[in-house]
Amino acid sequence: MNHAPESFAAFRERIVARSEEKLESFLPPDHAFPARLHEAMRYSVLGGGKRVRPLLVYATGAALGVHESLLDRPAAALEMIHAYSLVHDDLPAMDNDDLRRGRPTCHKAYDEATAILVGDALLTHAFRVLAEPFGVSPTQQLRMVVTLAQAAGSHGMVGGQAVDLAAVGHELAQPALEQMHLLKTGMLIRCAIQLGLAASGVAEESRQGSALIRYADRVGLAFQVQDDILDEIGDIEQTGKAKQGADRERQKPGFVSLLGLKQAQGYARSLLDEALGELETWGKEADHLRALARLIVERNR
Ligand code: GRG
Repeated sequence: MNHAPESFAAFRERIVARSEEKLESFLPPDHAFPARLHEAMRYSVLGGGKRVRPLLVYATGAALGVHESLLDRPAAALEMIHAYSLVHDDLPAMDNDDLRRGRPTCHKAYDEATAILVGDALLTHAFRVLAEPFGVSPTQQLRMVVTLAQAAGSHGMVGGQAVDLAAVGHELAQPALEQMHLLKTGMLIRCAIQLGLAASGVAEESRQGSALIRYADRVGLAFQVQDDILDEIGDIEQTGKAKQGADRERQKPGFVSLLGLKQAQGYARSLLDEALGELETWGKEADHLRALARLIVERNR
């Protein structure tokens, strides 16, 4: 038997494939009645995506010695909620996007009413997936359900989206911008780590647990700063120049409009260093968490 530690590239490839297989099997089949709704749900979840949140769940599990079979349902439930948020975010009442992951958005491929229902059904189905028995204790499982509900709801992602929508057209100061992103994207990223912790039985308040949560919050913010940087670079490539003045004011607030491109890049780097600093005393078991933090900041999509 080969006991050499798995490289991050191999881990990533294997976990993305595993997550997709699990999502495939936990989602209703597309021939099940009502077939059009189920087909649209599968279209929205299974059509690509980097699977960052599942990767974080399994990498946390690897750091804490958790059997991967205990992470399959938490990771899939979290990814279903992420997929629902993208479907709703793309709707005309929100970001009004035609393309997602290089394909028509759900409301373009189907219709608006179907896209609303896809989001509703994915949110509900995620909790069913997480609530079926799968080998953790009822106490651990309940902790996962509460954690996911908090991260997704009005004190988490949905609350952050509400703050973001209210801020369109306004310049937010950096603390307000960070607070908004901590909720909108940060809470699902933190939740990935919390689900791994819950599966391991390690308390969030423990030394290990709190270091992992601080790692997650730095990574979540870095993810968003990098997202803004990629948006800006995309704009420059498309128009040949950065958006300025009134053009930028119509945009949502972001780190690049607040800090400028170079400073935002430096900020992403320092958040990465802080995230890695939280893992300083950990050994090789945290290598996939380290590599994921780097990947999130160095990604180009
Ligand atoms: C509509 C309830 C509701 C919530 C929306 C998170 C969110 C809240 C909307 C997503 C909008 C958006 C594009 C935010 C920027 C950061 C982000 C979450 C990008 C997409 O996530 P990735 O890069 O996507 O992980 P993939 O496609 O890889 O899964």
